[in-house]
Amino acid sequence: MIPEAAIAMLACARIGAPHSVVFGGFSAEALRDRLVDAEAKLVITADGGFRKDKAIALKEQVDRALADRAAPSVKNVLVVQRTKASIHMEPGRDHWWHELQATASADCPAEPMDSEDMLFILYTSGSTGKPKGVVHTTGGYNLYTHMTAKWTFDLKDTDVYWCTADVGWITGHSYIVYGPLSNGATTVMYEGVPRPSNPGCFWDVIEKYGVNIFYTAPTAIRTFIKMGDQHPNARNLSSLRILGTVGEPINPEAWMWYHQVIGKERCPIVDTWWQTETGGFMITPIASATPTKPGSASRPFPGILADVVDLDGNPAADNEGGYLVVTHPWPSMIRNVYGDTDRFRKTYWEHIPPKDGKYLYFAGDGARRDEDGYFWIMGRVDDVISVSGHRLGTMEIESALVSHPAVAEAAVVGRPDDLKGEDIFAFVTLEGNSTPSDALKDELKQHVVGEIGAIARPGEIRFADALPKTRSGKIMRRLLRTLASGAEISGDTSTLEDRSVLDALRSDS
Ligand code: 7RM
Repeated sequence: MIPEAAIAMLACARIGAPHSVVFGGFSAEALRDRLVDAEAKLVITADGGFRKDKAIALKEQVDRALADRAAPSVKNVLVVQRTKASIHMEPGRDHWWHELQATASADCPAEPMDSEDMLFILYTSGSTGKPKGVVHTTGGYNLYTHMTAKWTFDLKDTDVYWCTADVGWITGHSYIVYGPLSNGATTVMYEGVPRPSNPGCFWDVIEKYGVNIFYTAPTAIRTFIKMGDQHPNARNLSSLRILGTVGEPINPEAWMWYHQVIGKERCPIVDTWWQTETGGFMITPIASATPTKPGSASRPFPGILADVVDLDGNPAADNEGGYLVVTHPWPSMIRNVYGDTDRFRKTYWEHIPPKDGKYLYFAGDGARRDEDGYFWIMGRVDDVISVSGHRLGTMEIESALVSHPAVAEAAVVGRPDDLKGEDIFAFVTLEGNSTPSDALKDELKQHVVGEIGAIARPGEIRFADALPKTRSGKIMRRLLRTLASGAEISGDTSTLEDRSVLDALRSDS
């Protein structure tokens, strides 16, 4: 999260070289897989990076990823000096950024590109462990991130705009780099993360730079709530004009806190629903123009046609749950899964069968649309559990659990079962005023039976203080499935926000 990250992305775009940004927290193996899949020629990294109170050995990870010529397409490594840690520089392969820059010409004409030429690949995790390389193109992506940033945030070129996402995430691409910069706005990029040693750091940044537009994730908002109102209250936040949120459905309590404590009840909140695959906002309010409802992303952006349908592609009635689809193409839509067109078709275009030759883009989320045409996103639907041949959506069981007053959050996964094929395993966090007990477990199982039916009765419920999540607030179900099956966690856990959560989940409380 240093300016050179954005500079490198834009430099690639200028010379017509597709880029693929890899989150700094990924393991050497995860980096290697991506380098190999993308057939990358050049790696740009730093001698190290700072995250929370630790320095991360970024270059060491790159060296490990490239060891034994495991990613043979890579010819050179460019290293930004950031921490001044002592690192190995491989002669002939590795070069210092500042040394090459000193001799480079200031004149670098932009390479003319076709609108459909690849601008970047961004890897996103799929339900099978192999990451998908989402391909975006030059014309459509730039047009759409420009328009959505401008309209949704009411962005002016005099604005100081701050999105707290990591550049390794699509939000960082579209709404730290491409969207705000193509509008001439000033974009803030912040390397820090709030932690107990600096709980007011975000509010300091807003005060110091006079931030007008602030865009963050519900998981961050919930962290701020826990840290306490005294931190924002001690800063001058009067420069703020518009607030935004992204990454997961925002719970009404977090929405109200954001509105009152940060926005002082005068800043509209834009709850933006979109994906790595969509490139830009799909369902979102337009700041100050769209009346908002806490917890709803409101309506599709102008030009976007979205719907809620059943598995046959038939539209759902008002307030009836279903699958969220986009029915017409849009400028920044995913063009392919890099090197795997078959997977592209299967994942996004065949889940809901095409009707009369017309394909629907299936987003993988469940949703309902209310009588005002407002969309309420209900989360991912790809997790289906098959109990004795009955297919049950985990989302439905989770909704049933959360509708019980004692439950704060729930994550449901399947556990292999000799008899039934799969059994339902539920991880549950409780509201502050509820205490875990066996009686409560029975009550919750009974509650699910009452809501859905006997087939959905969880075989096991485990209480937890927290669920394993990524930094953008997404529950890591793969880890929960492994835990539920009693196996040891293997594979990549580097996107996990807080590792101690896993240890706590291993033992029953
Ligand atoms: C931008 C981003 C995409 C998934 C998406 C949803 C969830 C994102 C919202 C949301 C409810 C929102 N890209 N999601 N935004 N759910 N309300 N405003 O997050 O590719 O990393 O994730 O995130 O499930 O499908 S992503």
